[in-house]
Amino acid sequence: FTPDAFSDAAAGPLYLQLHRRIADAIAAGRLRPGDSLPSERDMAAMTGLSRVTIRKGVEALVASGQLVQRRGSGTIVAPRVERLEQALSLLTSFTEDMARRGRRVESRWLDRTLAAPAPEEVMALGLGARDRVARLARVRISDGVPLAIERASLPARLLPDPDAIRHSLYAVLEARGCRPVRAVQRISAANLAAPDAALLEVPTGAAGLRIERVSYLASGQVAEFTRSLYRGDAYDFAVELKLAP
Ligand code: 16G
Repeated sequence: FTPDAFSDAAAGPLYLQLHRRIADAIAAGRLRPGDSLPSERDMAAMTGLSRVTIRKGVEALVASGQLVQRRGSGTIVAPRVERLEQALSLLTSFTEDMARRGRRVESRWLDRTLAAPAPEEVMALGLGARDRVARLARVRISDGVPLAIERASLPARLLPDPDAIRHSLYAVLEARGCRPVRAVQRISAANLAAPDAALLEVPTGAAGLRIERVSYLASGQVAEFTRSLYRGDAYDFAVELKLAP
């Protein structure tokens, strides 16, 4: 990032000049995926541009996906995202999938509570009038890259203490003797709205995959109703097909 003087004449609006310089630095490898940008204040001091101009230039690069803004840690060059191939025929958990690939897993928790169920939870989980629901909402992060937002609802009797879950839901269900053995999953296309896109560190409107999983215990009871949004730039879902009889 070179602190040369910006010209306000022929080269176009100042924020676009800044945009171009940062984009060029990324393209040339002077700024690499994961590198931090100086703070708005420092960039203003380095360039002589106003903070409003800096913000506009940075926002344009966030909108195009070249920069990512992280709460607490400022603006970084968007990390390179490796596409993952995920088999659709096996009932596995996120933690297991990532462990198999030798990847690190973290969660950013958005919700972990017991609540009165919403009508759609009553329907999906087959709950009675007095039943409560355990809700787990989290951003699933692997090797530092947010890959999915998952909102799971379970009958509270399967998970009376959702707050006790630190890492893997399926590991806790397994330990409690109620790991799901079968699931029905639906996948559809979605453009990610602003709050979800921000959580997944992609531009607003980026392509996502909406996945709904209803999983069942061996007894046939519903164990889990999970609504997820996966990043479209990170996943290839693969399934083996057999000849129709
Ligand atoms: C997977 C499942 C999700 C399940 C979660 C448990 C999809 C597409 N996938 O991500 O339903 O709740 O695994 O993961 O919904 P955990 O055991 O790592 O918490």
